[in-house]
Amino acid sequence: MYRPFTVFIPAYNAAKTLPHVLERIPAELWDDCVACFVISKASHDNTLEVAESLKATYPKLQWVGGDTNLGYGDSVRTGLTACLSVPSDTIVCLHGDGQYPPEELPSMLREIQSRDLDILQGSRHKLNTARVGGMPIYKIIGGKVLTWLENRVFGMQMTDYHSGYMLYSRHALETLPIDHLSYYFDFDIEAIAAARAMGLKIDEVGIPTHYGDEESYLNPWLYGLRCLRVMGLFITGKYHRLARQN
Ligand SMILES: Nc1nc2c(ncn2[C@@H]2O[C@H](COP(=O)(O)OP(=O)(O)OP(=O)(O)O)[C@@H](O)[C@H]2O)c(=O)[nH]1
Ligand SMILES: [Mg+2]
Repeated sequence: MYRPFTVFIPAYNAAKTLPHVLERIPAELWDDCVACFVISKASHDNTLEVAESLKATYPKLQWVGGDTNLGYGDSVRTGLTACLSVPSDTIVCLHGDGQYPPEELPSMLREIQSRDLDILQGSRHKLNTARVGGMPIYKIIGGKVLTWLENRVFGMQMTDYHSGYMLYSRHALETLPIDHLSYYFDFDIEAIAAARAMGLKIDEVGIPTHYGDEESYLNPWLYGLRCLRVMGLFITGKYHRLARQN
């Protein structure tokens, strides 16, 4: 039904939310899922023990740990590399804190695969679902201001560059200079900037979101500044240069 796909789940201190995230992946998807990697480096809770115990229910589950936590971007890079080590056409980043809906995966997989997109991002603003989902107002406003600027810089018409619900084609990941991208939360926006510089096909779909009582590890001021930096680097040609080198 779907071309083979792989999922990775950045899961820092996500022992409480991880089981429910996995439960919510529609059962019919597991046949075409080649592997699902939980990435949890130096978590302070028992995320890895929970992941290990979940293997009995989800045989395709594997986990990757580590002694040092270099940040969200590092765990994404680790997840993408793990996913590339097995044969699959599409790679999914699904957060372990339950903010993004696994229930949307079937339609997102259909969208990226049927349209041969390189990156598909789940947008929390396209259908105005962010507020209903409990996203704090300051994040909505900050995200929209940055998105307005990013649309001008990247020459695209997206509504939410700051969602971590990202699907990649294998082709995109084999082309993108992943090893040169950020260890911080701006990894995702750098991946989009680099994909844009390479002329890859990028689009979005509207998704619901859910902000519960999970802890956020993202510093909004630092994140905003880093997004501005990525725009500056795009304008001054960093990602076009990386594209030529790759
Ligand atoms: N492995 C790993 N996962 C991380 C790290 N930082 C965050 N995560 C995970 O990545 C996901 C996103 O982190 P959040 O802190 O919620 O950041 P966000 O969702 O981009 O931002 P918010 O809107 O503030 O929630 C969560 O599932 C975290 O468990 C990290 O350093 N290592
Ligand atoms: Mg989050």
